[in-house]
Amino acid sequence: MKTLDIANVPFNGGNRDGSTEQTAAILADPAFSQQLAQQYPLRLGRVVTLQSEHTHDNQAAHSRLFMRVHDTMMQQMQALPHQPFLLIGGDHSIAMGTWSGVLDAAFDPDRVGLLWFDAHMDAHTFQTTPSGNLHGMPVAALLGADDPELRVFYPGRHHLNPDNLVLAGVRSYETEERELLDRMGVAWYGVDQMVHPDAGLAWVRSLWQRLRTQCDWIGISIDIDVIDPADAPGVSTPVANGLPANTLYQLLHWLMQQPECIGLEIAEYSPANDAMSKTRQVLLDLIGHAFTKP
Ligand SMILES: [Mn+2]
Repeated sequence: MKTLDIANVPFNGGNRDGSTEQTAAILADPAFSQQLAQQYPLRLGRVVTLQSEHTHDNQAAHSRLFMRVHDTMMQQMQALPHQPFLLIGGDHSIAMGTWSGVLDAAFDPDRVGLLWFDAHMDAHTFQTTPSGNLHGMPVAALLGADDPELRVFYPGRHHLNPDNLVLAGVRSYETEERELLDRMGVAWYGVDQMVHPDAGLAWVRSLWQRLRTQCDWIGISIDIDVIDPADAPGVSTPVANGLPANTLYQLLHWLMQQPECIGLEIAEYSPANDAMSKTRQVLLDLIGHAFTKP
């Protein structure tokens, strides 16, 4: 039985539609921990909760929270670089804190990689966003996009090397986001090459072979909306034709065994939209597959 510590950032300030702040209550529910232990050789350990003083439209409070997430992750990577971490959101804007913290802890930030599973590109800036929602901007922030307003939220000193970032499962984006990624040379893919688990695994393996030649550390960020809404309806921004949940479990299980893999972020679980707690079980199964050895 393995004991798993979790960092939880129940933040919904990057988003007007979700209920991602409610994830804290799910993780604190003893039933969640019991079910995890019944279904996997895993026990929940310490859950460190990082919360904002304000949930809506408070720029200074949001920046302070991202800085705390950054500092927490930086300390985690410095203290336990070989123990893959688990951070659970919150909406996906928290990724600005998670991965900037990892970057600032790295010996060579230029050799930090990130595999980003998401239905969206999350590559808007304040100049291009139609919604104004911060959870559509973390990729642009991590890449250091030229946007002074967005930079206010970014707590890190270093940015991601665009060659080391791969987006997977993308099927909804605006032209400006695509232009930003293409201009910076970021690789992004849809769902087709990984719908079938065997094909998906072969694809992920070859992708990893490339990344590991140029990265010492590689992280995984999962926006649950990469999964098909039929399997995971409880997200803020569902998009049809997603990845089957079972396929993602298998890919994740393989990815988390790789020696370069430093940790996992799971974002956008939105309990209020979660008919029959289907997505709660998906969250549990993602954790189970990620942190259980073969
Ligand atoms: Mn996202």
